[in-house]
Amino acid sequence: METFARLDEESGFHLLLTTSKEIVDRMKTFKVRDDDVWVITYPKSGTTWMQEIVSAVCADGDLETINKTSLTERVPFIDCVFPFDKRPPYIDLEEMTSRRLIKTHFPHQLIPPGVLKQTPKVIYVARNPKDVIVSCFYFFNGFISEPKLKWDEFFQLFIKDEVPYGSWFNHNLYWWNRRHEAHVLFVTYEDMKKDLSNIVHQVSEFLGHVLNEETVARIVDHCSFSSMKKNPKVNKSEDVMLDSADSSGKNIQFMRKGIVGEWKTHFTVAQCEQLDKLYKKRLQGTDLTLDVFF
Ligand code: PPS
Repeated sequence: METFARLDEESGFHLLLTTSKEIVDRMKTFKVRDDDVWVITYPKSGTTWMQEIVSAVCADGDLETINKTSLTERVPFIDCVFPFDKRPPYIDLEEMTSRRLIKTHFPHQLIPPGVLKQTPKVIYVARNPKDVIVSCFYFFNGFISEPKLKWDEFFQLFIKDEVPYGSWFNHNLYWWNRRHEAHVLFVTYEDMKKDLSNIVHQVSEFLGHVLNEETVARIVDHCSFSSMKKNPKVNKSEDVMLDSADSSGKNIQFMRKGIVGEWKTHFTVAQCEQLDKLYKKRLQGTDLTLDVFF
């Protein structure tokens, strides 16, 4: 059966097919700079959304300038080489002038070691794993042709950590445990939905860009789901070739639903119980609970 993931034998992680062994190896020596900003997430947790916020904040709200280049160029995704990339993004990043903004989904075990030290800024976005599974289901299915994975098949792969980047629990827990460190900002997708203005304020303070209320309001409007959905520089209509359909048979777009709680229309009662049980087991003894997302 066609797949969207490969097992990296050395690390034991499932990764995207576009993450070669060479990239994984290069991460071990990739030079991290003190003034880098790393947007780190488990897939489908609000990465693109945060990338655009960070980019707008670092440009002090100069939306006209950032709108001239694609988000992928402004905040390269270090993990992969896609067919539309002229060369590996890590090479672009090596040559980029500071301040670099970088996106990664790598779990801490595969991240360039310099990121785990105190110096660069890390913004971690977490999303309720149930909504993550739904979003991943549509997204990853878009990379394979018929027969597509059925919802239950995908759910089981997720539960077994056999999806790109492996365990949601381990990924999130690592940065959750470091969330009080001065160089780490930990936010949730759900808080972004609740009060985006507050998040833009937090990001601007964290990155040392003092913005007035009017600028924050413009960034909030620019980063709303409806604005981003129609913005070709961020909505990936030019990059991502998705070939998937939702329950009504419509093609899936990268900017798909952008809501909280969609899992309720996908999970069976048994799946919900299975995930809750697993959640309790994996996060036992930690203070990360599902309440974080509600
Ligand atoms: S990726 O491919 O892992 O980088 O995807 P990622 O950007 O992390 O997550 C994609 C989901 O985020 C939603 N999204 C947004 N929601 C609300 N507001 C804004 N502005 C926004 N931008 C992106 C996007 O729709 C995906 O979620 P789902 O649930 O699939 O709609």
